[in-house]
Formats: sequence, structure tokens, C-alpha cells
Amino acid sequence: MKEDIFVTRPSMPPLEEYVEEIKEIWESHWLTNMGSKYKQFQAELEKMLDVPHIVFYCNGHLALENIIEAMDFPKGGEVITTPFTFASTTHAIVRCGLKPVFCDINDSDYTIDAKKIEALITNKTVAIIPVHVYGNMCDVEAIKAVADKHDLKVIYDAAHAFSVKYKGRSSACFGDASMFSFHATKVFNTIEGGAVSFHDDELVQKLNELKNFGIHGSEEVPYIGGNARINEFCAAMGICNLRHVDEEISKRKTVVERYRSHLKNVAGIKLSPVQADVEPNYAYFPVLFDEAVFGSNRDEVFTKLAENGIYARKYFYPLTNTFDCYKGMFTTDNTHIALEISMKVLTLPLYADLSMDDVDRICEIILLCKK
Ligand code: T4K
Repeated sequence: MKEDIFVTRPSMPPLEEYVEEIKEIWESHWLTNMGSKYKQFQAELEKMLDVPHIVFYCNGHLALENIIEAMDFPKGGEVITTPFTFASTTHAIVRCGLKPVFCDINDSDYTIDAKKIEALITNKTVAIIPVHVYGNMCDVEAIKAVADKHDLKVIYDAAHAFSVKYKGRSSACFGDASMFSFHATKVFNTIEGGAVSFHDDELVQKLNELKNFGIHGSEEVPYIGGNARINEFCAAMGICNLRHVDEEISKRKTVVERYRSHLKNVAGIKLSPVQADVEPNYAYFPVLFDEAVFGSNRDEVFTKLAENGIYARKYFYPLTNTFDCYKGMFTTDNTHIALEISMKVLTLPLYADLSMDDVDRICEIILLCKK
């Protein structure tokens, strides 16, 4: 009996390496609140990503909420974003009292179609929150041009884009800020965790206070903050996983190349093209099924895989602008491409230790669905 295969499987350092890393925590009894592991992890990551500031969080979602809050946008301000993303992006905007305005994505890398942003700008627009979905880089140059022209902030949801580079620059360097997720399911994980990267020195203190109940020192409380702190055990996991991240990405590359060798040139299957000028991290492997040509639709392939103990995922279906909780608030009128892709896409299992035999078997089952 074969073991079940899930869409991903977290990478973990050797146990002894982690135990060694957490010894200091045991000895110091300093468990959370920006201790020495936090500071070491921060210094290493700022150097690696070549960005002056990184603030860590207990997860990517609260990191995104905090950076939005830190920008002090007027309540009811409009934020241009895409619905082809995880619930977090849209929820963060709404939970911060802002209104998402949905822009379509392009049908090549599934990021925001930068050509369609300007038409959505009104006198209420305050920001653009694009998503480097699947680790694909958005058109950062076109987005900067339109944001500069209209004096808008840009916050990237870079949850998937850790370690990705565009024209040699890390994904952490674009826009006013970028948010990363270090959840267990990501290319790089701290068990749970997240971060915001940015250049503006003045944001450092504000973000650190916002994630700690808005407290400054011990007697002043300038912000209505919550608790979004990362703990020292997660920071220690980050330090360990950072040592292995290059190897992780290169193993993922091997898996992706194997998938491509089986699935390229199959009529009715569309794979994302490799992005120009981008050093990818191979975070996800999305495949589109065109029923009219392939003979089976995405849901049929999904079910066939599941019958064989292979649990691919429909990232990202449904679109966030169709969620029940937003009933009556949004339409998909401006997001036809996103809608179509969300109905056709399946993200296949992808992680460093996925064996070539398993990739071959997954592709064999997919190809058996072709009619
Ligand atoms: N923005 C974007 C664009 C995002 O994609 C996300 C998160 C965020 C923001 C927010 O970041 P965080 O606040 O989460 O840091 C998963 C992740 O939970 C979520 O982090 C991620 N995006 C999203 C795309 O995927 P689910 O609900 O699909 O995950 P789940 O728990 O079903 O896990 C997927 C598979 O991974 C499981 O079937 C089995 C495997 N798995 C999972 C865990 C947790 C393991 O083998 N071990 C594990 O420990 O959301």
C-alpha cells in the first residue's frame, strides 16, 4: 500500500541540528518577545535578502495586517488587488477597514495584470496589494510606474516568493513593503511565522510596537495593537532551515523539471512558462486543464488523483471575491481571466523529498484522464 501524497510536506532540519539550536533557549529561559534567536535570524535574513529591515511575526497573515495598519490609510480607502490568492490577502484588507477593488490577472503567470490597474484607480484609492502568486514575480516595474504616478503605496503579498530574485534583486526589495509567510507548507518555514521587509527606517519601531499590543517602553501605548509576536523556537527553526534552503530549492527544481518532462506538449494541459529575468523558488506547480481538448476537467483529474491517495489542491479556487462571507459585496465582472483559471487549475504535489517515482506515477494517472 502506497503512502498518501499531499500537496506539500514541510522540510525539516535534522533533529540534532534543531536540538542544538534550541539549547540556548533552554539555558536562558528567554522564550519569546524578540530574544537572541530572533535577532540572529533577523540579521541573517536581512543579509541574505539584501534588505535593510525585516520584522518577524507569528504568521504571514498578521504580518500583512500589521503593515497595512502601519500605513495609516483612511478607513474605507480602496486597495487594488487580485482575487486569485489565498483568503488571507483579501481578508487582511477588509479586516483593516479597507475596500478591496479587484483587478484581473494575466493568463501567463497569474499575477495582477498591471495594464488594468490604472482604470480602477479612483480618488479613494490608497494602495495596491499585488500577489507574487506561486512565487511568480508580478510586473514590479509597471506597478511602480502606476503607483508613483498616482502616489499610491505598494505592499506585495510575497507569501510564496521567499528567495525569488528578479533581475538579481531579491523579492524582498520591491514596493513599500513585502509580506512573507513562513508557514509549514512554504519553501522556507519557521513552523508558523511570517515577516515584513521594507526600506523605511521609521517603520521599524511602529511595526514592532503594533505587534506587541501597541506598547512603547513600559508606560506608553501609542497604538491599538494586538499580539502577533513570533517565539524563539520558531526563530530557531528559521535559523536551521535557512542553512538548507538552497538545497531545498534545488531539489524542488528537480521535481518540477520531471513534471515538465511528462506534461509539456500534452494537448489540453497548460504549464506556466518560465519567467524571464527571474530566479524562481519552485514554490508551487500549477497545471491548467482545458476540458474541451484534454477530455477531462480539473475536478475529474483531482478526483482521480485522490482515488489513488494523491491530494493535489485547487489553489486558488474559489476566487476570494466569490467567498460566502463577501456575498453581495463584489462581482467577478472585472476578473474573468482569474475566474477561468480558478476553474481549470490544479496545483500538483511539490516538495523537496518527493521521489521521481512518485512524480512519474502522478503524471501517469493524470495522463490516463486524457480522452
Ligand atoms: N498570502 C498568501 C498568498 C498565502 O498563500 C498565505 C498562506 C498567506 C498570505 C498567509 O500566510 P500564513 O498566515 O499562513 O503564514 C495552506 C497554508 O496554511 C497557508 O499558509 C498557505 N498560504 C496556503 C496556500 O496553504 P491550507 O489550508 O491549504 O493548508 P493545509 O493545512 O491543508 O496544508 C496543505 C497540506 O500540507 C496538507 O494537506 C498536508 C501538508 N501539511 C500541512 C501541514 C500544516 C503537512 O504535511 N504538514 C503540516 O504541518 O493552507
